[in-house]
Amino acid sequence: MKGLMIKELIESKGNFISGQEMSRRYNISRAAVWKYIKKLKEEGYEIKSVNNKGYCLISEPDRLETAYLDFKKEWKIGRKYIYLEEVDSTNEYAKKIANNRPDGTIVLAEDQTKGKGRLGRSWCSGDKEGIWMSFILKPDIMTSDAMLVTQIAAASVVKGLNDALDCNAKIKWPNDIVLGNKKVCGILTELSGEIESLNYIILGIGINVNQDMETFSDELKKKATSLKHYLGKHVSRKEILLSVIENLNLHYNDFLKNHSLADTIDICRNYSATLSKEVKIIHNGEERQGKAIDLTDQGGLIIEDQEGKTFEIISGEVSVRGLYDYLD
Ligand code: BT5
Repeated sequence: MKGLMIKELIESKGNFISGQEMSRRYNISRAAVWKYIKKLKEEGYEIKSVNNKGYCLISEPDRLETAYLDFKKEWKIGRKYIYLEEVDSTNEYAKKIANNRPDGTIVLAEDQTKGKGRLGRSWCSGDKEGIWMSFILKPDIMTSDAMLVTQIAAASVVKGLNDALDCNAKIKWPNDIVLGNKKVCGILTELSGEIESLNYIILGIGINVNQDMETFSDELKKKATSLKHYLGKHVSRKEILLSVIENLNLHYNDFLKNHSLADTIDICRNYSATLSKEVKIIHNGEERQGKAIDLTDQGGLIIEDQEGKTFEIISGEVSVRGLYDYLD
């Protein structure tokens, strides 16, 4: 109800909607309409009320609470939208509820107090500064294929950002999206299951949108950037969210229905910040250097070492020459 009311006010922004009309449309009393309006004002919606005219939205806060109203009906990812003001980590929250929620459920939080990266690292994710979200996915695939979802997500984020903003975002294999030589997004794929049977995947995506550089620690300033900082303008989080989820639906469905990763891998190749660059990797506990020469059809990275021998890695830590973690 509150969501529908917000949608209506946003659609008629600058024009009055009468309280009586709303009460009829939503089948609630005028006092109840007034109560909802009061709540919205408390949440930061600037709404003008004039006797005999009704309510008029002047400005809305930057919140993603009602973003789902613009989701397309056919989207499988997004069929359930859980919105939180604050949480420790959307991945942790999603894990707790995953057994009872359908495939395609999104958990999105405005603020994370303990956002996490891979291998216990932390993810800086301040209030309404970015998009912090996790997807509960239950594809009928082998557990060993679950990490392919990271490539689907990377392709979807890079396409989503470039479609919406034409910003030349690229993928640093396997799970970072970069702008220029800095990281703007990280992806964290976790799973629950046994070798033969996958229970669920939690796909976490964090995108830096409107941070100013001062919000990052000195250490992070060297490697992180935000869309706002890179483009020099405030960016609509909702527009990015919709564009990324649209792409995620496209590529995830293609993977499930046609068992095809072809488009995903094409995107990963075309928008790669890693291919044809010198890389350092930690492989079997040892640091090795080489040149990234291609991706396999399953998203593995093929590297040619200094002796000209090629080998493939399917996960791990890769530093790419020219990017934030390999600048010498
Ligand atoms: C990642 O790990 O890049 C995965 C990040 C996933 C974050 C999302 S937000 C929604 C969901 N809920 C969660 O709790 N997590 C997911 P990794 O490759 O390990 O990179 C982590 C490293 O990136 C850190 O050690 C920092 O150096 C750096 N870092 C931390 N916060 C950052 C930020 N906001 N922007 C850019 N880099 C950051």
